[in-house]
Amino acid sequence: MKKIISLILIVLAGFTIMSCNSTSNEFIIKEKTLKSAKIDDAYRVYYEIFVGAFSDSDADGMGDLQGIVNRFDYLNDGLDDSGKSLGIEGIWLMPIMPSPSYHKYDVTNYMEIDSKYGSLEDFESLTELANSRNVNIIIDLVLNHTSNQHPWFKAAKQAIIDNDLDNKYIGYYTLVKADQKESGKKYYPFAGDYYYEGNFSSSMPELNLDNEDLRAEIIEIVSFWYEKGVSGFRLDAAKYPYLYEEEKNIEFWKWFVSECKKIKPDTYIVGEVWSGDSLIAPYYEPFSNFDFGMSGIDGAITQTAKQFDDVNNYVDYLNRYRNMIETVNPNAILTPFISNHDMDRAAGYLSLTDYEMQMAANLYLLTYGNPFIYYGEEIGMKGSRSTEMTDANRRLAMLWGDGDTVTDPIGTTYNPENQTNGTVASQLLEESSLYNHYKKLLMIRKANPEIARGKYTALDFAGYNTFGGFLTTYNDVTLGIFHNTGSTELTIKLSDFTDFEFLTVRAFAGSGIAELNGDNLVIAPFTSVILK
Ligand SMILES: [Ca+2]
Ligand SMILES: [Ca+2]
Repeated sequence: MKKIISLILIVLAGFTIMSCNSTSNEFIIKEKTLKSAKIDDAYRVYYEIFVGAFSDSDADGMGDLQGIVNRFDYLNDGLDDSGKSLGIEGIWLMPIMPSPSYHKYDVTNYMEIDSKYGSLEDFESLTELANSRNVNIIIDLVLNHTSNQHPWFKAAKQAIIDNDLDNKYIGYYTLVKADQKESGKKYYPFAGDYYYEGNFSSSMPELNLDNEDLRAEIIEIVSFWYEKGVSGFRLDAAKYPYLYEEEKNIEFWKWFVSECKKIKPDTYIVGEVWSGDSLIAPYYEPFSNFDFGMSGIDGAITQTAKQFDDVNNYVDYLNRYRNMIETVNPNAILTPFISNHDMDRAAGYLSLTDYEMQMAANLYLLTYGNPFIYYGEEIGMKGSRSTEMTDANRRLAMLWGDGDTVTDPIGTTYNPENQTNGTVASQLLEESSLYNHYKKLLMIRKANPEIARGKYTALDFAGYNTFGGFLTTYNDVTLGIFHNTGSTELTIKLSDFTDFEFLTVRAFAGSGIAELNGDNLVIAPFTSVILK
């Protein structure tokens, strides 16, 4: 008898139970996927955090690691169905190592925490908490260059001044004499008759990654952070180690990844190759890469969400992109995002009231791969470089609205009156808020593992500009993912476009509802639907 009851419970648990609040069109999904179903754990929704602007634990105005610990329930409370947590599954921490700059992309010590952010103990508390909730932490690793304040750089300079030319630190940097300068690269006077390469800035001297002693240091550095509980790394400036020498870059990164995998075989590594799609593609051989072609104001996600482009083109684009990267590496994982710390924030050009922001979220969060949410995107925070051309405006203090003492970074000129989309505190209370939309998308994603992991088949909805989507199949389950990016309700006779027969609506998200009447899908404007 006990066996039969538990069997019934398991069968029930396999179904989605939905409750509908008819006044708000808001569906709440209470989903228990079968525990026995084996889900590939590599597929996760990540959240990018600029630590100094996220949450301040000690009222000095500077965001810190303990602030993230304090806010962890907001990110992931460890309960699948509490409905009180965003539900992210991974965190990318922007640089946490000691650095003289506010952004910390110029490191002075690769095996320490910047004291403004806390201590190594704080970091271990954070990774321990994260790992207990099955949230991966990856950290920014800046290997192309150090700070010009790094002891290695100072030692190299002193060695040249002292004519100690056998000093090992000289070999750590890309030093040249005047007649060895290469065109297209930037150099600055060093010591003696040497110049150092610094393509980003004079304060960021470039490392010589051919150097064996330096490579040994790199192995020590990654071992150190794995030991502190990280799951992997976000590789800054991944096309810069050997500027303009793509093959040498990829060789270097293959070496790097192989060393990382010796320590942590299931490590997750994602690279920043800010280039066109075809230039990014070869970098999928060593690791996954941010898909810059989808991001930014001109990117495929925004263009589609604003209806400047046909949603069928977006579907095509994703399809081609995935084929392209999987040709390079069958294990490649797509990494879509709307914006990051180097870009104007999306809510500045995507309207919430016109559902552009919500549709953009649907387009990239209801698709294959590992999407990255930039902190504050989920509440429609704004921030742009504007005429002052300051990146600090893109990295403003998180708008908690509950008295968090975190302040904007140095150099900020952004007018706070432009922040018209509310705070975390206000959006938690508002059922139709962007925050609740994001939370719902992540719940849908978690409840339907086929979205992140499936094999996709692009469908061609010829004759429609604002309707399109995919079939996705994973572990023998097939779902349909469809988007109506337009401002009118549509009725789509699905059997005209696919032989697959859908039986139920699993979930929808957007301005309204979606219903299945036989093989007719009725879908509200600015709404996406998951069918089974
Ligand atoms: Ca602080
Ligand atoms: Ca370089």
